[in-house]
Amino acid sequence: MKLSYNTNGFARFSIEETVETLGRLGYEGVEIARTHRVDELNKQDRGKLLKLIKSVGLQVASIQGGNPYLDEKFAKARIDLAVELECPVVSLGCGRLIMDESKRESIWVEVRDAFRELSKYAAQKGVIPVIEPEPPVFLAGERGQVCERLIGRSEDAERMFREVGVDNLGLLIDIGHVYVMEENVLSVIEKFGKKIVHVHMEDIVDRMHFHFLPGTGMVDFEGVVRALAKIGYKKFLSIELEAHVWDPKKAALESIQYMDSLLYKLGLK
Ligand SMILES: [Mn+2]
Repeated sequence: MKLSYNTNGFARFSIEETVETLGRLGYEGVEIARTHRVDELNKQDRGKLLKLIKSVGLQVASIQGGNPYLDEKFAKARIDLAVELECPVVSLGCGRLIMDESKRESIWVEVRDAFRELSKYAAQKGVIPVIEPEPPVFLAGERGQVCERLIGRSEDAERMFREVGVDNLGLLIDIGHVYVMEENVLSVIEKFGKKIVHVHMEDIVDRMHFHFLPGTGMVDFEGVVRALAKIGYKKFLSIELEAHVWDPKKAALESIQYMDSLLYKLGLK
């Protein structure tokens, strides 16, 4: 298993500085979030970026593709970008927010069709699209409202895989999200097995959806890594600490120290 870091934690830094930092810290991958609009660079600058990424010993682990059901053009542009940056995975998210429960099924159909269309597009390009279950969000406002995501729990992902009906759509399992949703992370990993093609790592405290540094909360990282090893997972563990924007270098350093020690302890380093 290889370690990567999500650029959403480096929102205040340029993509170049982020990549150089991650390379220096010993990461093997960089995950490009929407915070870094690399798709807006011209072809020559994208080529230069790929060269820089390789020169510091990184590869692009995954690219976030936005909200395909809202902006298909953006998602396709991110798939094209993945091809150019030699990135194997593009994340298509968790479907729309459910603001009104009576609209859940019509939203489901709309999102399912968008996933199917984009999976076919990605297949032609040799990129693996993934969906990522996400916990509900609290929307502040006059009354305040807790809104579920279309794909929140593992059974939602299972139903989506079944109904989209294509082979290449995979799962991005965000370990913290599984804890927030109170599912058993070890059974979820075992259940999806080879469907898991990308992993987000962060710690969780009191089932609150806030991404803490690995090793500072309730997540059983040793159990998680053992379970991933058991299903033969050899791809990226991508640290995702989007709120640690003020000192992301420290967050990235402490995360890789923790994860490296764990991988070493388990004979995986
Ligand atoms: Mn995530």
